[in-house]
Amino acid sequence: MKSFNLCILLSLAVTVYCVPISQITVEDELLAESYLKNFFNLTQETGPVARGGISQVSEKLSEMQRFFGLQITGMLDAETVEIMKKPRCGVPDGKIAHFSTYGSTLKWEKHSLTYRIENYTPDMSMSEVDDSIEKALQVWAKVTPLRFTRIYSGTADIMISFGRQSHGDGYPFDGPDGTLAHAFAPSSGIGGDAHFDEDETFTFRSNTGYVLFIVAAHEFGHSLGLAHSEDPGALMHPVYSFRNPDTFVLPQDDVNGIQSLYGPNSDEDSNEPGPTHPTTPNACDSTMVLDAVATLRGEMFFFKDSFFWRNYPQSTTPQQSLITNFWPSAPVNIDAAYESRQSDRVMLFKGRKVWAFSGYNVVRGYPKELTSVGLPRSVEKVDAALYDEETRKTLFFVGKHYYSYDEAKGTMDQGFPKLVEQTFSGLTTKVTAAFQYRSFTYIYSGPYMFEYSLSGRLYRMLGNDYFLHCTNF
Ligand SMILES: [Ca+2]
Ligand SMILES: [Ca+2]
Ligand SMILES: [Ca+2]
Ligand SMILES: [Zn+2]
Ligand SMILES: [Zn+2]
Repeated sequence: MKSFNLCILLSLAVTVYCVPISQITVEDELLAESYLKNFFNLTQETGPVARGGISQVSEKLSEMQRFFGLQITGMLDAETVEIMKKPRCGVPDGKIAHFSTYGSTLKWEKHSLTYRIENYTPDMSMSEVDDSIEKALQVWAKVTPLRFTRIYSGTADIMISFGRQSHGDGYPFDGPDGTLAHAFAPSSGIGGDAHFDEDETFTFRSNTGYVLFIVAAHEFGHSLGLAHSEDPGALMHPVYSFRNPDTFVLPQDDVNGIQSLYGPNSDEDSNEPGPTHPTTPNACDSTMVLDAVATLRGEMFFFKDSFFWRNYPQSTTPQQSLITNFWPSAPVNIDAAYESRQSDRVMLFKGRKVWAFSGYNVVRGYPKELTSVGLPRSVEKVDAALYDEETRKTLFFVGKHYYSYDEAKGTMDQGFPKLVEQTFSGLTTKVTAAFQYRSFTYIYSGPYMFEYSLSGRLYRMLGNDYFLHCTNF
């Protein structure tokens, strides 16, 4: 019932995160067939693909599952269908690799390229389209010797247009959602050109609709010779993620990819340190310190930098995504998180502020000060937070101490703060994250995780990979 409610709630949002724990439908099978044909070069004519056997379908499903870091079953399951339903780029996914290219021959032999915007979408003002396209090209120019010049007539290297369904190149678009855009690898003629599906609603920076800057920056990666990356944090990952265009910095994986073709930007002042290109946290890194962990309607969420891993109840492979892809207005690099059962919200903490989210949306009036959850003004940040099911209290860990908050009453309990060690035996180092799951309390200190009974008895010390299964072999 819980997951059913979640689906109703989430289906109000435009994106497709909702996976009812249910059987695979005939529609899902048809979707899978066309997905594998479009993106994984499935050629075999098929009947229902769900229980593949040893067929090309099963092989292609395995290939797709490997690319997206899913459990490799070769069968169509709910998690696989969920990925297939996400909005994405129309270019096929190739090799399973971090950044990849079309090969050293499919690149521009000149560094000075022209582009032309052939037509406009009515979704945005013309100056917003111009600005989004210009900024999207600059993403690549900043880290390479490539330079882009706009022309207004004739044929440019990169011809940019909006079109719907059949638009003249033999690769028709598919109506709203699904495929958002596609682009062609470097060569003459149609090579380098980028097409955007006019059946989408493109936006300048809003999180409803698709941010044109982000979609265009991805497509121009193809225009310059990059293929898709399996890194879920890479711009060249095939699935669309909302990112704030004002704070976007090209991820390191994409920098490595484009520089493998064209080398670095020689104009860059080497004395001036450039922006740090974000890398995607790796579940196999045993030294990683998680920022926060929380449950949300039976799932586990593990936060690190701009990302979280989400562990579905029946899954063995947590899925990694950008925090902003789920909660567009959420902070990143958070301090703490917990699920408020009282209000059915997830609470995220950063510095002196707390954010409350209901479904995808920030609750009106948030972010608020830490004092709104009963903490004294002297507290500058919360290191970790958890909801204790037994006592129905929320525990806030601050330095060596913890507080107990009664959400129902809206007051901090008497006799707090207490020393952490006083309740959680053996915990003398700093608490970095905490949560409760299936009647155990898990408290992280750096890369280690301590497993306690609800009454605070220490059972085991575990590594941060206990729930976060490392899948790179
Ligand atoms: Ca061209
Ligand atoms: Ca579409
Ligand atoms: Ca923390
Ligand atoms: Zn793409
Ligand atoms: Zn096209």
